[in-house]
Amino acid sequence: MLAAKVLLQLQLLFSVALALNIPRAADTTKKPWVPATSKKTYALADKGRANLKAYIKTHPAYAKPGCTLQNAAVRKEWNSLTIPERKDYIRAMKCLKAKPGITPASFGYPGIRSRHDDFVATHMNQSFTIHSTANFMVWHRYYTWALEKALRDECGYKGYQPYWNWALTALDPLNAPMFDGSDASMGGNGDFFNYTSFCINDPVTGQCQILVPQGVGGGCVTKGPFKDWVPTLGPVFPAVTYLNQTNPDPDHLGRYYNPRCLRRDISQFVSSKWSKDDDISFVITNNTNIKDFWYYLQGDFPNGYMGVHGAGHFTVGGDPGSDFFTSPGDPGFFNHHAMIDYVWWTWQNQDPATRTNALYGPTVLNDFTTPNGTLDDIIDAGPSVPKVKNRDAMNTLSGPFCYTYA
Ligand SMILES: *[C@@H]1O[C@H](CO)[C@@H](O)[C@H](O)[C@H]1NC(C)=O
Ligand SMILES: *[C@@H]1O[C@H](CO)[C@@H](O)[C@H](O)[C@H]1NC(C)=O
Ligand SMILES: *[C@@H]1O[C@H](CO)[C@@H](O)[C@H](O)[C@H]1NC(C)=O
Ligand SMILES: *[C@@H]1O[C@H](CO)[C@@H](O)[C@H](O)[C@H]1NC(C)=O
Ligand SMILES: *[C@@H]1O[C@H](CO)[C@@H](O)[C@H](O)[C@H]1NC(C)=O
Ligand SMILES: [Cu+2]
Repeated sequence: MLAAKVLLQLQLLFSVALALNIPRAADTTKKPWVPATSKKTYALADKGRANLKAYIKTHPAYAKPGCTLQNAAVRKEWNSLTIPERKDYIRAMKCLKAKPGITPASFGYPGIRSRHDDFVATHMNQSFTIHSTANFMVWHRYYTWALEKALRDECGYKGYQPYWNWALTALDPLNAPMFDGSDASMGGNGDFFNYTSFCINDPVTGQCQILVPQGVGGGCVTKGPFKDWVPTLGPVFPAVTYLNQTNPDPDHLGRYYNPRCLRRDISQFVSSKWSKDDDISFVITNNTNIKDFWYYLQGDFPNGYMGVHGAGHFTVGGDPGSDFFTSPGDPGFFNHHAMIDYVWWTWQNQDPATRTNALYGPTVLNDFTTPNGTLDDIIDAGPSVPKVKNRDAMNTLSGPFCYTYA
């Protein structure tokens, strides 16, 4: 009782001290961004890399012929790219958005206006069979790789898909180089638009599971390289229903042309609560079987646990970023999913022999009455992408791939 009272008084004193501390330098000058720690997550990745090296020594067939740890492509963290490398990635992303789409009209998505939209429509169409399903990690791995390949082959991008290490941005996402709205960022926050809060709803029951308070954004992104980015597909299932945005598609599948601004509300509330170094390393170390890993990586909304996957999406928020169907319409989507892939890769590498081909889950979103996913299930990642089986895409040094992470 007494301890609690003392603590409360200390907290009051502390907030008074903060209040007296104005005007602060931050009011007029931008504070330099300080990345939060990623020590545990990086240590696990290092350990995984060492395991992988040792495993390949005794099992050389693990990597496909011609692919070695020495010549594999290396995906880097956003902050580890040079400024020209970041700008080349941004340029290539805009190039994909400027090129016409190739999805056949018969697919039924008349709102497609670009090569980038081909990817958005593919994700929209399969939303119920690629989330909370056995293929969640492997489908998004192959899909992200296909986008990376399109950036390189069709838009002359020289690098590889950069990942967004959420740990680094967890405490101060707004000032992070990735979202600070500078020329070499993935675009800034949205302008302020007060919607009070939003609920993350269960896609099946529609019930509110996690309440996320209003941040300092919510409106259109008006700063940075993506200020003129125009999402055209959707919305279908945005967390931010305050927008009153509806797609003219009578089937409510968001398939028709609906040009609008890119909206974001970058949420420090979400990032600091669910995507810190401890949250990420916990997912990797505390879940030694695929069932638990699968479950904790994606999150368990009914129990109020967002998980790092949801956290990345809801740190960006807005429209289409927070939309279960159309989230790839936000250009930051692939940086986020490269990080999901990095976490899975790190988890696999803790024990390559047993974890590389481990699969758990049903074939339809959280519906355990549907058949379990298998290594023979087909991955369809879009119109320009060869179909492969799950088993072909489990190992980043085999099948269509030859890459690792730095
Ligand atoms: C996916 O596309 C197919 C073929 O165009 C269509 O029949 C189906 O309704 C679409 N599903 C969703 C959820 O958009
Ligand atoms: C947003 O609006 C709500 C409800 O009117 C209000 O309580 C809240 O203080 C506002 N938030 C901001 C950041 O202005
Ligand atoms: C959405 O509709 C509500 C109720 O009609 C209105 O109060 C709100 O301002 C609208 N929001 C936008 C972004 O237009
Ligand atoms: C970590 O895993 C152990 C063993 O499976 C479990 O008992 C424990 O509850 C987990 N910790 C958390 C915080 O979920
Ligand atoms: C899926 O696999 C689990 C074991 O992981 C099993 O308990 C369950 O019955 C299987 N579901 C179906 C529909 O076959
Ligand atoms: Cu997805």
